[in-house]
Amino acid sequence: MKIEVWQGDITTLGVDAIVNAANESLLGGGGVDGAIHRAAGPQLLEECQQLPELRPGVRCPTGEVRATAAYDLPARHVIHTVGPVWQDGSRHEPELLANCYWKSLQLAEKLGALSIAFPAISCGVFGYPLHQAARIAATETLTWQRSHAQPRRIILVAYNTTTYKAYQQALLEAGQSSHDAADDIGPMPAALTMGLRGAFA
Ligand code: AR6
Repeated sequence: MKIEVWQGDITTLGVDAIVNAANESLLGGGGVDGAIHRAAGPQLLEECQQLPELRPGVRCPTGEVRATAAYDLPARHVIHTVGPVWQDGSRHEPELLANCYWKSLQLAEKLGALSIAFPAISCGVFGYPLHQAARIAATETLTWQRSHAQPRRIILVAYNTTTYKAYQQALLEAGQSSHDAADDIGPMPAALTMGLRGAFA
């Protein structure tokens, strides 16, 4: 197996779990968070509102994860995580971002998910430098895959070509051989990915 890179809209993927790059309130926002809430429908927000607040406005601290159902999405679960806001790199941003990936994988394993798709957490509004973030995504997912059986299928979703290339480069640098590329799902029309949950298992 290898870590897969796929370019497109994460809300179309029929995987067991998709990861949401949320904020600490878990009440929605822009970017991929907005897209996931729109595609999942209003029940997703209702379930998020039911999650306990640890302190006012914080249902999920930075670097942590929470799971909900996926409602109208083709996925089964949404794993909400909160990436760090990039400041200058000295405010524990790398460790916090690594936690987002690792803890999402731990939660996915606990949920029995065989497949999981990640957006580029923190790489939009939160301003994390793309290549540094891609290196963390590659290292964490590869380390997980080498030491755990499930989720067996791990997909890094790039919304644009720059991110797609950054992931490919980071995976190569992290030791994923290009000879392992046989099952790279690559760019794929959204329609083909609908309802593929079984095929992903
Ligand atoms: N599918 C896949 N990737 C996407 C999609 C999509 N449909 N839409 C955007 N991206 P961002 P952050 C990419 O800003 O930086 C929200 O308001 C996007 O191109 O969504 O973690 C939350 O509520 C980028 O590469 O997340 C938070 O307040 C990546 O997803 C805040 O933004 C992440 O960009 C979180 O900021």
